[in-house]
Amino acid sequence: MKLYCGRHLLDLTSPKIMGILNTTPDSFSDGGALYEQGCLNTHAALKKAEQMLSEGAAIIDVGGESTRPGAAPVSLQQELDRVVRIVEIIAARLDVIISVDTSRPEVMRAAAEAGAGFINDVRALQWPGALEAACQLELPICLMHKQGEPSDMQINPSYRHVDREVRDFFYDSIQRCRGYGISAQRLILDPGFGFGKTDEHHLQLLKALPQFADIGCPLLVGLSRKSMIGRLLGRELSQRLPGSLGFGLVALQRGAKILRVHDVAATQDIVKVYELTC
Ligand code: 9MG
Repeated sequence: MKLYCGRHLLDLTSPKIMGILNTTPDSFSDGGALYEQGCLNTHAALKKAEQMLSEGAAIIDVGGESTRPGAAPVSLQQELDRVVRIVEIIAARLDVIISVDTSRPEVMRAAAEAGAGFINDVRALQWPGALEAACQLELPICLMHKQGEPSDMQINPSYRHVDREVRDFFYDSIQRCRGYGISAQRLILDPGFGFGKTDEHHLQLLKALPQFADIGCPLLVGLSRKSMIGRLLGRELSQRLPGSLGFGLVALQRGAKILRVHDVAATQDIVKVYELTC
């Protein structure tokens, strides 16, 4: 399974790591790490991308909107200012696939122009104009499931059958994309851990990963350092690496092809363990 990401080819015959590069001052885990006196430090962003590439990341996911529960919305201009310059700098210096984590068509277009080769949309192309932009850009797109918006999504998530509802959402999203001429071969699916789900829902979705993989599109999962790990294992943010790795390995064994993570070097070890034992 190989996907064209602009000038790069993403070979998903073996699992790949997507390293997280947050350009937001308020993301849940590493918010503000790239800021100096209130300004985004592009040199620090490039160093971080370089480090993740050297540790084994195949994709660097650049995001300018915090989607942690309760996060405040960001304006279009703020998002463009945070993301586009960083994408440009990484694309000019590093040989790596750059993903843009956005729901805005304007940001998708500007980031692709700057060198991004992959779209990661936590709103699955549901914002006005996003489907059209994704169709024109001809890049792979990750469609993530979520219930609600970051501002309210963890207040009272409710499903009759979370696994069936997420599976139906995947089929509907694939159909919507097809209607715009986006072939399923360009799509990656993500059940959206932490996006409008309780821990019981998370565990059910982890069990359902093989069913989702059977749909035929590669699966991406983001579990790294998430609060579900904190609650399920009773761990503070700084102690969530072992849990992240454990859940990551389970996800690989159940069909995930891309792990979206903060800790690339350690995740590379579980990918190797998976490959040695599968
Ligand atoms: C941006 N972002 C934060 N968490 C995420 C997750 O679990 N999946 C994807 N695709 N993006 C995410």
